[in-house]
Amino acid sequence: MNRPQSHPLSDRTKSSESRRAFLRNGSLAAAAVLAQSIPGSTARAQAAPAISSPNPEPAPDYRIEIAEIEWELAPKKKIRTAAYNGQIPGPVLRLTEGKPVTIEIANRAAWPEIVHFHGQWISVAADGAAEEGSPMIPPGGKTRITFTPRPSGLHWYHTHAPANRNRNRGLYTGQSGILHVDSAVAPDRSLAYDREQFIVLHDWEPYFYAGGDGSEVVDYVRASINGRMLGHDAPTQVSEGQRVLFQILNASATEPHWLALPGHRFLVLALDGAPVATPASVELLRLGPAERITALVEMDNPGVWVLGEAQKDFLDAGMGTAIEYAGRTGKPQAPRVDSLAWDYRAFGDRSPKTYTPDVTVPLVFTSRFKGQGAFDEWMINGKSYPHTPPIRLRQGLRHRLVFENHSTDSHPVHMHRHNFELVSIAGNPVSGVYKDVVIVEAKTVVEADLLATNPGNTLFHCHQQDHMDSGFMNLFIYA
Ligand SMILES: [Cu+2]
Repeated sequence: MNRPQSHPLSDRTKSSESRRAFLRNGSLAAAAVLAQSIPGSTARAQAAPAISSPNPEPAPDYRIEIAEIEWELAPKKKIRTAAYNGQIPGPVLRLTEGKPVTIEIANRAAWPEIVHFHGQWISVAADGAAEEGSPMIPPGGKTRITFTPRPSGLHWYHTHAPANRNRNRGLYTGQSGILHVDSAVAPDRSLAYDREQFIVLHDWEPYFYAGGDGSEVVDYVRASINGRMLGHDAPTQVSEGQRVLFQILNASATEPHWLALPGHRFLVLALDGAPVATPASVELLRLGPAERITALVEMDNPGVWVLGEAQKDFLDAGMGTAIEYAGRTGKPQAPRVDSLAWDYRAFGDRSPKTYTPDVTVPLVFTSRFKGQGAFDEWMINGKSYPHTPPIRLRQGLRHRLVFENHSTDSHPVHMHRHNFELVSIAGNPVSGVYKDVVIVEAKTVVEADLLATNPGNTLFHCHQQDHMDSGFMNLFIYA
């Protein structure tokens, strides 16, 4: 009985504007009432009671319950996995920049859990990474997290518990959801759109097998968009002339994904929630694990289409969703893409700015074969976490992070509690692109500048679950 009455993330129409106005006016109860009238809204997450109780502790703004559920990816394709509030993806947390929020988290799973608020510049206590010192939530335990959301844009929340060789833990599960922070100031007019659609990618039923060199790698049987395999969710209904803002998250534990919508182009406005210097139009989107893209699509090609993985094996595994123009019927046309290409620099300043760093921090990525049927061991500067000495940052200074990938894999590396500005990719300069995850391709160097303005322990790691579980982490510390 996990199938909701409506698509969990669809149909954020113009009414979301008025909902934001409610939230700005500080009337959460009113917003919750309104939310219940919006199909597929965050009503479930906003179940905080409006009535007063003798308990002096005020009701939280959101409640998240972690529990194992049975989930129907498609009829006859049920899986058992851990999820938030009984749904996949978890409820949308719609916050306002600068307005404090309290989130109650209950762990009904049989193992310790922790929830990370990815992309938020918040305290270590709220961030949700045990490696930094945030507390784990024991089985049956409950905790309250309060933070002031910043920056605005498309972010997410997800488990930060290790998986190791357990395919029912960590990001292999359904423990992920959208965290969207609305800007406290009036939105940019140029971003006007008719509707907003969240898209969450995930891979399911992981299995481990020996790759070409004998070391263990991860692959999957199935894949989904917004928790459903292609053909098993309600199509997104659009009409000619509409502008749809797609807010896309790759919540896969390990896989980068390529997305296309045949006959349409994506105007990329923001990466990892941060507006880009140059919005650029592309046919194909690439998202590494944990990356987000905000892109506008003009609905100017009537038909029935599949927004889905450009790589056939992932599309066949279920990673797609139908986009249906009013009055059009028929079999949805799937993406057909000849070559995969992505360049972060397309969204940067037309003539890149140059900066002089105060400190340079080299980070060299290497791996070591650990034998047939074992994951490789991963190292940063020759050491594997937890044997990596912490790296000291100095508050207020511009640190140039030099990601030197000596391995033959690409890595989506992530910095907690901060973002960084890309300054070079394989020797080519760039500026104006701010990220908290960047794919460092095999045998290349990416440089990025981090301003140390949020003191406290800060975790850096590869976002690929099997890599972070195998030593690809390092702690940055500054007071
Ligand atoms: Cu990696």
